[in-house]
Amino acid sequence: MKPKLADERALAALERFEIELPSWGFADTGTRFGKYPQPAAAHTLEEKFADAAQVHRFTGCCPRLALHVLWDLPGGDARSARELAERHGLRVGSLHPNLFQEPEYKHGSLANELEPVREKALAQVRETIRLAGELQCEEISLWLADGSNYPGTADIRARRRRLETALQAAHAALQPGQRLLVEYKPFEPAFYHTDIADWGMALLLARAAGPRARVLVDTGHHYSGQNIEQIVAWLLHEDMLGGFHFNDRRYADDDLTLGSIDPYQIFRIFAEIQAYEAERGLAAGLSYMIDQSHNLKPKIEAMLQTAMRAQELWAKAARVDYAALAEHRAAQRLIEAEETLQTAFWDDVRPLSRQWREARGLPADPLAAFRASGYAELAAAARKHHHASGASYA
Ligand SMILES: [Mn+2]
Repeated sequence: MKPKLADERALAALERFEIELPSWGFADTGTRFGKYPQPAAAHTLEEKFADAAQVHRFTGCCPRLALHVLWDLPGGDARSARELAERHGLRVGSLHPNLFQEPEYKHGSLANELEPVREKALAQVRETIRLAGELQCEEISLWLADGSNYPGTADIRARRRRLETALQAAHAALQPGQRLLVEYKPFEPAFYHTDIADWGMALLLARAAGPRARVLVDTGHHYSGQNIEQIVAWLLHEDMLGGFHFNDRRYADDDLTLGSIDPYQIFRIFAEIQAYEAERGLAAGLSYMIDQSHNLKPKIEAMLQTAMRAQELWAKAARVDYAALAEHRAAQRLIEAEETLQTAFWDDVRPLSRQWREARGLPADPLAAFRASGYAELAAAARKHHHASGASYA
């Protein structure tokens, strides 16, 4: 493809790319070994919206904020979230019921052996669906901590049956226009078996749940060396891919910023999606979401960095000449095919992203502009009382 044509495609790709921010990415979090508070961390829903609005203001590609019902909508009140979203020029993105924090869920939620616990979990999912309706969110995203730690202690097939029944009930409660996203993870907090351990299990459950259930791929939830773009390609083929939780990892679910360890992997995922879209001539209808909470980096800067990296890798994938790639593949020209893919990866798209931002009245360098704004210092000063009072983020 001629470079100019590739650039035009990249600019058009940037125009349609949006990535959702997680409310929990702005709050104080930690590892299981400890929590590391930051002076500018958000403690209230209002502060989370304000911080997310900064990321959108400087990058122009993060108009939605995902919420956790237990942490962000206590008491089932959607009104304040709706008002805050409006005030900050954002929309509420996907909603997550929290089915892993309460003591009852020690042995799982929807797959639990005890009926009252399953009922409680399902009621929480239904409540999430109701809140999503009030907030006009289209997506209910499910991640379950269900599983077991010791062989012999769980009836894996019975748990699978219970999960299927629960997901069908959840699907039946969906309101018009809503989708149910089913996330998988092969380990943690359960270490022997997880009830939804991989994409195949999530696919079977989503299919059984109903026509508006899809699989959610969290890039941190795979074993090392797994070919995630192949999973993406298969789920696209099955029309069962709903979206992503992006992050990066060295070992597992590490919450590292997207592309920090392996930018080529995110590029390969984006390339599978864009090849599919180019072939069909329409968008795949996927939700791109960030699932990261940062302990070491300043939180807003880490999100800015993530959004910028996502835009760059998305733009790079748009510069691949998919028609040429198809010809090289058909003729089994391996070197040419690989060069076609890798050239697009190695070409620097940062000048192009700057050009796109300036054309939209955004700062060419979001990180520098954010730092110059003094927002983080002001937030730290204004949020001092949280630390003084020892208030917790959750
Ligand atoms: Mn996730």
